[in-house]
Amino acid sequence: MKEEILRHLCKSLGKDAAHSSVHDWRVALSLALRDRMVDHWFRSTRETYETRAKRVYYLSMEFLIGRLVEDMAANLGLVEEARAALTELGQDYDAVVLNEPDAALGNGGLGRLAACFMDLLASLGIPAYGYGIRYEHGLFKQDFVDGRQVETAETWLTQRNPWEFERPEVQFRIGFGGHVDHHDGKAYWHPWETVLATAYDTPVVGWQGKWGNTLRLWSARPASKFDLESFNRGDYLAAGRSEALARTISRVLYPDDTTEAGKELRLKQEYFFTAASIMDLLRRFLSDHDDIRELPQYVAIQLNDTHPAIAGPELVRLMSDEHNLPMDEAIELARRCLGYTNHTLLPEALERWHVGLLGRVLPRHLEIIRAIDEDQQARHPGSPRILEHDHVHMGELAFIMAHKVNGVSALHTELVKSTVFSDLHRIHPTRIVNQTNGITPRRWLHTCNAPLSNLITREIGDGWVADLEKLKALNQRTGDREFLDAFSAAKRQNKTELADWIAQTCGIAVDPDAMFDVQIKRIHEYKRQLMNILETVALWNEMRDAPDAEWTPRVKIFGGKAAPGYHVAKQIIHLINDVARVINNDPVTGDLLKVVFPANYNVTMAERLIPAADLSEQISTAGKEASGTGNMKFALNGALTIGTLDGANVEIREHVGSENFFLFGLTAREVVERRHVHGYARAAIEASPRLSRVLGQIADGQFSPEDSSRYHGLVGGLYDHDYFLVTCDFDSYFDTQRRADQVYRNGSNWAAMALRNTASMGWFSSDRTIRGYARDIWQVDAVDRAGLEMTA
Ligand code: TH1
Repeated sequence: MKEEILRHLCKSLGKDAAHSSVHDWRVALSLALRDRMVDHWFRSTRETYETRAKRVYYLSMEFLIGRLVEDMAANLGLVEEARAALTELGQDYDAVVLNEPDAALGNGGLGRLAACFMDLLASLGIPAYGYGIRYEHGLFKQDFVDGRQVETAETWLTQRNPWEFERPEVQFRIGFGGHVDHHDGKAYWHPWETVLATAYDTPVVGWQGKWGNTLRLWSARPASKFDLESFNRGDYLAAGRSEALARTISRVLYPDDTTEAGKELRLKQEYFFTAASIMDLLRRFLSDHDDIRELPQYVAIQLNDTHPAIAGPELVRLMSDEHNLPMDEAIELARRCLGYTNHTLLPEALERWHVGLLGRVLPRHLEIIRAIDEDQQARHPGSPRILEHDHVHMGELAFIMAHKVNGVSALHTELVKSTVFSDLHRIHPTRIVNQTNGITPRRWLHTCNAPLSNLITREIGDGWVADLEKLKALNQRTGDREFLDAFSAAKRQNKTELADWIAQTCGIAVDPDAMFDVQIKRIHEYKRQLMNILETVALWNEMRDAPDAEWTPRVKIFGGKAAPGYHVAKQIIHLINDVARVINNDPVTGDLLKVVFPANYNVTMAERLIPAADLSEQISTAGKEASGTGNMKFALNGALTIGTLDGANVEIREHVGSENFFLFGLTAREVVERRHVHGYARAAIEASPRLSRVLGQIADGQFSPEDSSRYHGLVGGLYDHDYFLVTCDFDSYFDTQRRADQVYRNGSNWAAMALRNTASMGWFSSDRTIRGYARDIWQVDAVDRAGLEMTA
């Protein structure tokens, strides 16, 4: 390893060890690791060709990868070797690893899920490709200026990306606009504008390095040659115009999480990567099959939400316009290849495009969508329409074009059946299935939490890394004092490290013995960070009223970004920072209460915070969070959850036991009912002196003395239209927090409950999730190539 690192430093980077920076060492290490992956990768590709195995294609607008060095080293079993090599070379391994920028090609849960799935597809030896966009700028960087969020461009690609292989030879022409001619019963699309999609491949090697798949990300290039004539005339702008247009397509990730983008550029991005992926997979299929009618036997395409839903019409277009299949046969064939995952019921996130816009950008696809709509009506008269009120509804399109549609938690799937797709569900009663989300135990325990991971391995061996259900054996230790002490000591070590980091990055001293209470996720009204900060103020009030009472010291930790155009979410960030400033400087409460909000939450920060958390905040309005996956990561790392009956919380609570979960709040059904009660928010506030007091303080400017009306709108909104029922759940949330305080004060009981959480989370491995997709949707075999035990 040492030699390989030195060789890359010298031969690939052209650097002399004596004059190399930490960046150079990191790139050299990455290249050395990549070398070790390539053989597995080639072998897997060869085997797939030789056995003519069915391939899975996972199409996703987002892959939220984070850093790769440690993950790759861990999967290859080379962490210790790499550490030793760098140490011998006089380098600090941890600093080298930390030098890597996060690949933040996603907003949150949806993108992170796609990244976890890539790990598992490789670990389970399923031949698969992830397809997405190689954004030049990932999710924006967040700073706080006077407590306000300020966004700047993220620049992960300004340094070289050692993981990818550029494939200039893999190119597809992607058309936009223009018109369609019909003659001799055939359609001819003449696009007005064309860009090239070129491929960049990242090998993804699974646990123990036995199987490698490919993450293929598309970058846009201008299709027409540089306009030398204009350039020579001195018209430099005209010369670069077509180039600029092409480059915008893969320039930046839309920073909206669960909100509709609705913009032309977004539609172009969606079509760009979907069309390139479909063309690529068809080319691969046709390279060793003659009959396109066999496609469904060899190809399974999964649509990660509706963002790639244009895949249906694109497949139909290629099969009918280019391969001359009759339209109805093409539709049926496409359907047998496609699966659609729904990730949200929020109406603002259900994509719909104005027919005018869609017809302008993709005229042939609009015709095909009409044909699909008619085909559906002919087969099922009265079926919900794809085209309605001048809009193309991408959810209906994806549903109708998929042979299976899945939700991402048990509750969410039931709501998919009974709300958004109830009519389609009646017509296609076996199409909707559930696949509860999962997380990769490699990144989210083994790699991110060494103290706990080592303890578990000492106790039950290392089989749990490949088969997370093995953690169940830890249930026998919940009465074992010595083991519980070791378990608490691991948590305590993580908390000490986090406390040091908080001191360094935020300049706030926190006590590692206080309860670390963490809410990290996108800032959104439905996730109710607002309720959390209101509860923080209420607790502070009561601590000040009786400073000598028996309190459980708390550190409230927040992390998350708001979409740049989401005004209320940005106000919530500002409020948290304003409250933090006041509370952290209050000598009365001192170490009893601190509020910490480090800027720029990302995957790397999650890997730091989750292992150190005591309490996990999963407090969304019931019925709104489709699943959540952070909730799983916390419980796996031995945090207790305070949460509502929402998303996967329901199943987590079933697995860990209701006595090891702090439940509060209205159920999804009660939420719907409560909204019908006139003036429910005002009534809830008036019934709660505690909440009234907090809202009064905030509205009066107690936390924003420089601008006392800053939160009039936010507080007024709670009185008038508290759509997410912060006011209705507040009291039960506060009381449940105090119950958590009590249990925490009895440390050993808390540790036993936390251990039950870790021990019971095996089911939430994305191993189980992927086996479910393979069995119920893709009809492919998970082969035990990585030496994993087959349980499904
Ligand atoms: C999230 C859901 O909000 C979350 O509950 C779920 O755990 C996660 O997906 C994975 O299934 C979603 N993220 C997005 C992002 C966009 C649009 C819709 C959703 S749903 C851009």
